Amino acid sequence: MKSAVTISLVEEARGGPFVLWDGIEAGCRTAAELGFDAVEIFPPGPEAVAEDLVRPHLEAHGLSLAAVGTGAGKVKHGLTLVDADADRRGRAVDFVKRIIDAGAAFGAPAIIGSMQGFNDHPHAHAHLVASLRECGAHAASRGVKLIYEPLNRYETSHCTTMAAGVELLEEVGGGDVVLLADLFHMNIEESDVAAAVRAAGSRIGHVHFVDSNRRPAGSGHTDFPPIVAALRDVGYAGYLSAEAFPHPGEREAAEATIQAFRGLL
Ligand code: LER
Ligand code: MN
Repeated sequence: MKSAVTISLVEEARGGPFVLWDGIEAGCRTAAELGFDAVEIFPPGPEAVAEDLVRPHLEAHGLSLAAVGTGAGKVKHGLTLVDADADRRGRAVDFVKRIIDAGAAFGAPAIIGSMQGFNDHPHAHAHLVASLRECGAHAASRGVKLIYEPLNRYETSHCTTMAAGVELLEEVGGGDVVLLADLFHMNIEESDVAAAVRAAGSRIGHVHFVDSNRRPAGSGHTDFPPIVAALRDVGYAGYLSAEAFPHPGEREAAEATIQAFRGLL
């Protein structure tokens, strides 16, 4: 498994669970100094992860791009993949596709988290399935997976568990979409996090590595060794990406994360 740390470029998301907030250049410098393998970027839009803005910093520091978030589509523009209005839904799908394209230039998948919205009208579920199918096929055409993230009950009413996520992916079909195991959401929703990892198995394509209180791994009461053992046993070889509050500060949170990573792996 490989280590990654999140960089948020979205001012409107201040106070959110991202570790580094000071731009791509400073974020890459900190990530490399601490020994991370990669960064995960939460951009305001596809333009912010254009190759010429990102590649020089990744290369200068020997980092990979682990994944790119799409949540700014909702945070900045109020869009979701299940909007009842076809025009707005189309804009959401287009936003995601353009982030898929930007990430794919680095071999990095895009993440559907808050862009899934809520299952709050009669066609929302069908729209989510159709949107994931369309965006998943688009990702496949660019040589990357699309990552779908079950969230806790306060952030979505679609899928809140890995088991529900597996069921959704079966309905979507095709194998282009994989699951994100966010250990914060799972701490709230799963009865046994390690067992949920084992059951989801090879469907897991990304991990948000964070403690029970959404602070860096090691700052809460999550029991990490059985979870890491489960990830190992299902053959997971992707990123443990720190998506956590920058507590007590950005660098300290990144440092705590890499120490926890090294202690566990
Ligand atoms: C939101 O709570 C989250 O976990 C993010 O990864 C989704 O965009
Ligand atoms: Mn997450």
